[in-house]
Amino acid sequence: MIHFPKDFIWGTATSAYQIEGAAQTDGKGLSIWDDFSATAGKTKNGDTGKIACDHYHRFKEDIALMKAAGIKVYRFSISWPRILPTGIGAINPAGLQFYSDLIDELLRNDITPWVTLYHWDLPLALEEEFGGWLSPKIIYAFKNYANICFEYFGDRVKHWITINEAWVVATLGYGQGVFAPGKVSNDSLYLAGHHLLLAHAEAVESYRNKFQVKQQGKIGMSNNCDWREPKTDAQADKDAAQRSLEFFLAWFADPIYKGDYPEIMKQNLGDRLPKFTPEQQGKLKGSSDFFGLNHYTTMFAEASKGNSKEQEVYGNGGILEDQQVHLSVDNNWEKTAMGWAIVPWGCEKLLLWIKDRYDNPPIFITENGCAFDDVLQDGQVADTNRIAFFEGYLSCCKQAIAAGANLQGYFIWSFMDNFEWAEGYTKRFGIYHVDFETQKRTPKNSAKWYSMVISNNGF
Ligand code: PNW
Repeated sequence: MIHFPKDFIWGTATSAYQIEGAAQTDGKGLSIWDDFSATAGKTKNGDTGKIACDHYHRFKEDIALMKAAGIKVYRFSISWPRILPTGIGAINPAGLQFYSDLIDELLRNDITPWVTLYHWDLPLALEEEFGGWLSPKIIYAFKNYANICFEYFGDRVKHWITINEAWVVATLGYGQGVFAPGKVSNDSLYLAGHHLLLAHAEAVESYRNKFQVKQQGKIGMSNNCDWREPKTDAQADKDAAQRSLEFFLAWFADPIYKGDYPEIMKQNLGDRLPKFTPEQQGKLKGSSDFFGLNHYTTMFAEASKGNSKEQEVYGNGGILEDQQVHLSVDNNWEKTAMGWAIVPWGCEKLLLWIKDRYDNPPIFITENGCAFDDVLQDGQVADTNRIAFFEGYLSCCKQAIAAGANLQGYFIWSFMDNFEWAEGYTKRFGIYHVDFETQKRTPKNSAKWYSMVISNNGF
């Protein structure tokens, strides 16, 4: 039996655009994802989040399911354009009411809310007005929105995540253009990343100065990172793996823990990487009470041979060229339906890398999970592969804890099947199965397994 430390946090997670639906209900403004998903060719089957899991209307039922499964901590996100339809200016009272009711319903069921302020659904008006994350104007718009959330919900919400996966927003949204707002550029991603960091820092400063003493909550950021394993023992490959991790996670975590971008990024990018002023560095450094980590997979890294193939192979807007890294996977590794390799030991190595680089911060894995082609048969989803995935990753988490990592919690992505961004409804990450025609929810076997994990604090 693998036991976790006393008080270990066991949660599940979702995000607003992926589950809520009600895209234009009760005064909600449009987001860049409403626009992007409605554009031909951007998502599988032209799927959109218009209805999604209809959680906006079914949240009470969903919370009852969580309660029945023994889930005690739930991470969700607030849709910025539901609160502020045009991003700034007038508040939509129905939006405030929805999240207030959701939070109250969770607390009534003894479920602790962890709230993400930005999980990618930027108000479309801000993208159209000034280019979204490419303009410094976004920093104050985000701060204003964050303040509204602290003010209205902070009496009941004690865990805040400012931004979910700045890497994805910058790289996939403004670099490769495969996610909203679909912009393609080899340079813009670094500018978007810069503003994401500054927006985070301003929101945190505001929370600390105006709310934290009274509300007694914690605030941090969630960043995603894969593990990068050197392809061989050669020093050049070890260096390549390290570079790749610095371009991935340290891009965002170094400013927060050390006050500036990693040296290697400054060196390789020159003027393409924006600079922080000393004042900005001061606000960034120490701006997270905990280290939020979203982790899904591992790849091999080796020194790139200098050809321009990377861009074709990985289509990532040139950033692998910036890193001078070539990535690959082991064909023997099992893969999820996303094609992501299942490599539990990569999770352990990443946790220890974070411990060493950032002076052992409290870490919460705010997402880990997998998509499989689940089938509902005779009222059952026998997702033994998902249970095996969790057992593998959690065993390695436990080993990382034994080796000194300060891992304090783990959130399964996701509570239920939902709108998987560019993959639409073709990928199922949930521990609850959702029939998107009837909206019927069915617990998968992994949900039953997770109930036992929660009640035993291990498995
Ligand atoms: C995360 N990548 O997205 C998000 O936080 C979730 O909303 C999403 O549903 C989940 O992981 C599964 O995809 C990612 O390309 C999307 O490396 C893409 C990447 C990583 C995370």
